[in-house]
Amino acid sequence: MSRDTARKTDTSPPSSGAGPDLDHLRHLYTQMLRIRRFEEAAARAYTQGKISGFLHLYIGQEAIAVATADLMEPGDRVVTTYRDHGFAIALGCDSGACMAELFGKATGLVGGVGGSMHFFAKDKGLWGGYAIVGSHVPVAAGHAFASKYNQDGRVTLCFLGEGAMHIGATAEGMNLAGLWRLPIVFVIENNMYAMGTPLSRQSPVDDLTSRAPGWALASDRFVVNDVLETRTRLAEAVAHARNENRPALVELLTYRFRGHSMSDPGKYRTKDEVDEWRSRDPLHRSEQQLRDAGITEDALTAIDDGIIAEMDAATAFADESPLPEPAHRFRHNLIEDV
Ligand SMILES: Cc1ncc(C[n+]2csc(CCOP(=O)(O)OP(=O)(O)O)c2C)c(N)n1
Repeated sequence: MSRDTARKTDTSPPSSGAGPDLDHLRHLYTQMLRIRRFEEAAARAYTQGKISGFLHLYIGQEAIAVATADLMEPGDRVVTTYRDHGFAIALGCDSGACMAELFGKATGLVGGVGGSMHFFAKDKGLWGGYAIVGSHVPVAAGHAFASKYNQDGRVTLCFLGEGAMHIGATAEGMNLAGLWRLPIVFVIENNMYAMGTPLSRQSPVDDLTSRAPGWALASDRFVVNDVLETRTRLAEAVAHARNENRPALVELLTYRFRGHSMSDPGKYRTKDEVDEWRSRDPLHRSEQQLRDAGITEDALTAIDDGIIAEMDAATAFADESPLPEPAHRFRHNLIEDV
């Protein structure tokens, strides 16, 4: 497998200044790169006709899923949109099972019947990717209600695109979260466009957290440049939700480097705009932080080579796996099967 996104090469000597913990940073970087390489492999498989339906890639937004998985405590829950592969990988789902799900194979994460938009792995804390915009926000509020009712100390993290902020179900879910002080953090991944529609044509206000006071939600808003900063600030919101039942709305300004889905030619944004965001790619920033902390070029290449081998194996596994038995599509329709 080739590298679609080249790593930046740098031959300058490492600085000796005290920086972030090297092992931690290496872990976060590795997870971000695993998502990137998974998505690149999925894009290739899609163009080869191995994946049916829609495929929404998470390239550019990886720092968010990785920061989230890193701060979660056992039992915490993620509920997200159809742009869900990154969360599955970050939360530790097997890349072969994820790829097989995209291929609609029996060995897939949900047996091949969910596909790209419906990843689910409750043992890892992934309580679903949802295809209907905004539909999952009240579902996530329900998870948080259960946590409060059962006093289990868990927090739900609900991810949504900025486009979901203009959906009725979103307002209902956020209102109930504020009313009942549920242990939940709503995270808007504002990647600036809902399909081809820019935020300026969706919303009368730029700052989507300006709606938070009306739902009694705490709020935070920042640009996702750095995975460590993202982790720190999301962790603060999660701590308030966990310890004080103080729900929050966090808006993350981010960017998807690829189209809305694989069928999007992306004509609604300029090359300069895409290049500008790519130049601030959080993945490259953490790569540079690793260099600054003393990691060698050989070590970086070894990380990438290992991930590429993993994704090659994931694709081969998906290729070789069988399709589900036809009767399988009726499983899980009745409560007795669950
Ligand atoms: C209720 C509903 N309306 C329309 C769609 C079609 N649709 C799929 S994705 C999308 C854009 C959503 O954009 P955003 O919430 O910003 O998330 P992003 O794709 O940028 O991650 C739309 C309109 C849908 N899935 N559900």
